[in-house]
Amino acid sequence: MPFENYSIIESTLREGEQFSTATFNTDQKIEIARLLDAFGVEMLEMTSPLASPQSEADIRAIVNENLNLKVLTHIRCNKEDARRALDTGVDGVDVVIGTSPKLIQHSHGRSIPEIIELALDVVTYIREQAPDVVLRFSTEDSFRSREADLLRVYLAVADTGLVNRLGVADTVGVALPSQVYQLVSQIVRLTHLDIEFHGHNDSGCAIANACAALEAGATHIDTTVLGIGERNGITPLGGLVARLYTLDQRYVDKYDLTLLPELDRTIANYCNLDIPFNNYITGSSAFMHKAGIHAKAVLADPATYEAINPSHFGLSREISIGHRLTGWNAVRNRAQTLGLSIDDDTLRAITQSIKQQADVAALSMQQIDDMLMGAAQ
Ligand code: HCA
Ligand code: CU
Repeated sequence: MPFENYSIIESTLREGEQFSTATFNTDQKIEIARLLDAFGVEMLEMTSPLASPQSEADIRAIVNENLNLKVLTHIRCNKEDARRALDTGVDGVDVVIGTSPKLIQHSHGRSIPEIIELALDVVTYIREQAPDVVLRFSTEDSFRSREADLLRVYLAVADTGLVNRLGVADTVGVALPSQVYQLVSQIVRLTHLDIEFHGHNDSGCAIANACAALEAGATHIDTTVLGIGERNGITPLGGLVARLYTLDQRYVDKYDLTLLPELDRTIANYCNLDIPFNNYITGSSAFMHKAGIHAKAVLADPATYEAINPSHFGLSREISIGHRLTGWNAVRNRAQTLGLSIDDDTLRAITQSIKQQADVAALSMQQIDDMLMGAAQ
C-alpha cells in the first residue's frame, strides 16, 4: 500500500523560511526542530548554508542536537554549494535545478544537455566526497517543463546509481492531481528510486497533489507547518495528516498527533499570524458543531459528523448553542453538563426563547447558562 510506507520531509526551516513573515532565530529553529522531531517527522530540510552566515551556523546547531530525524540542506546544483553543504555535517543534501523553459531562460541559462552534464558532475562530486550522505536530485518547475526534457534529466541522473531520491516540484502550484499521479507513476516505473513530491498551493491542490503522488508510489512528501512558504506556501503538515488520517488512522499512527496544535501555534506565533479559522484540525471552527440537527447527532455519536476525532490531537469538540439554528438536545446537554435538572417542557421553552433572542443577536454561553440556572431554581 502506498500510504503505509512514506516519510515526511519537513521544510518549515527551508521553504517555510521563504514565507513573507518568517525569519527564525537560532533558538526558534532549535525549538521547531525539537518539536518536529518529537512529532516524529523523518526528515528536516534547512536553508542552504550559502544563504547567510547565520543560516550556515544554524544548520550546524541543528546537526549538533543529535535528533532522530535526518537533517538535510537544500542547495543549487553546483559543486561549491555541495562542498559547503557537506561541510556542515548534514545527513542529506537536496539538489535542485530548474528545467522549465522559463527557468532555463530567466534563472540559469543552461540548455537541457548542459543541465544533464552539470547534474552528473555535481552528484558524482557529492558521492565521492560523502558516500553515505542521502542524496536527492530534483527538477524545479517540473510541471511546466517539457516531459521529454524531464525524463531525459531524471534518467541520466538515475542511471548514475548515485542518488537516493528524485524530486518532483510543482513550483508554481498549477498541477492537477491527475497530472501528479501520471508523472510520478512514470518516474517510479522508469527508475525504481525513491520519489519526493513538493507542491505549492497557489490553486488549492497542494494536499490533493501530495496524496496523488503517494498513490502513484512517491515515498516522500514535503510539508511545512501551517503550509508556509513562498507566496501562499506548500502542502501543510496538518493538512497532509488530516488527509491521510481520514483514509486510515494507521497511516499517521507513527506521529505524535497531540503535538500538532503546539506546532501550529508556535509557527503562527513566530510568523505573527493567526491560525486560519478553517485550518485543518487546529482551526478554531474545526470541531465546532452548530445546527440543532448536527448537535443532536454529534451528542449521540460524534462520528456522525466528525471524520476526525479531536481527542486524537489533544483537542475537544464544541457545540455552539446560542444561535437561531439551535435545538433542544443541545440545550438539554448543556443543562446536564452544568449538573442541572430541568424538565423537558421547560428545556423546550428555553430553546424557543434562545431562538427568539438569537434572531436579534447571538447569545453567549454565559447568557445561556444564566437562563438554565434561573430555570433550575
Ligand atoms: C526553491 C524552489 C522549490 C524547490 C523544491 C525542491 C520549488 O528553491 O525555492 O527542491 O524540490 O518549489 O520548486 O521550493
Ligand atoms: Cu517550493
